[in-house]
Amino acid sequence: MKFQAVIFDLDGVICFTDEYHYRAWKAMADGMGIPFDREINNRLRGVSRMDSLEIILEKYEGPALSEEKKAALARQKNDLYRESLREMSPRDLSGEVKETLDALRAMGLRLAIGSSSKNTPFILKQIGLDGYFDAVSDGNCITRSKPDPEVFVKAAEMLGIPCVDCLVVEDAVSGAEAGHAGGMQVACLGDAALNGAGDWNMKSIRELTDIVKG
Ligand code: B16
Ligand code: MG
Repeated sequence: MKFQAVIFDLDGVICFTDEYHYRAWKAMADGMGIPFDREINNRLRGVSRMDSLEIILEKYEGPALSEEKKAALARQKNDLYRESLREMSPRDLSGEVKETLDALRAMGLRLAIGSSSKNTPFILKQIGLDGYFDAVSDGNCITRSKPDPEVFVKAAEMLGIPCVDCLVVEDAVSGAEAGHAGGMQVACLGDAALNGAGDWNMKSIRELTDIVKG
């Protein structure tokens, strides 16, 4: 086997909460009169909540915002986002994702999550993957968000497997950069694959079972 472990990004790879992020940020931005569209949204993939807010505020033209006001705006977005998450259930885990995870595990690979999201434990519970992964490294245990490699390096440490033997799976260009900065190879989906950011740029997550064989 070419790898000992696979570290999965969450939003945009295991489940499709990226649309919920977009809608919640859009509502916040509209309320402030800030232009926000899907092109700007693509820059938020894999980026932490507060760093995402700063990207959105690049288009803000009103009076200076205090740190308290910024925290309130991020809270407003997160409350809206969590309302969408509450509607999620195991039905939001696609057959191809679950079958691929199970197939990789049956091949003897260790499986981990490497996500910037502080909502990771809640999302995993909602989609029925609570306790499924061998390690969960998320926004609650890092100080620097992607493209910094911290979240993936922590996941590898939790697994006790050298970074070089871990494959990262990402949908964000910032996440692919984070994997590479951590000395890992990266298989991309979605936006990151369209941008050619991975060592492999996949159309379907099912391709992983061949990639890990080398
Ligand atoms: P939260 P990932 C990232 O998750 C999202 O892609 C990004 O849009 C979001 O801002 C970030 O998590 C923080 O999420 O507000 O829930 O802490 O793609 O790294 O799984
Ligand atoms: Mg993602």
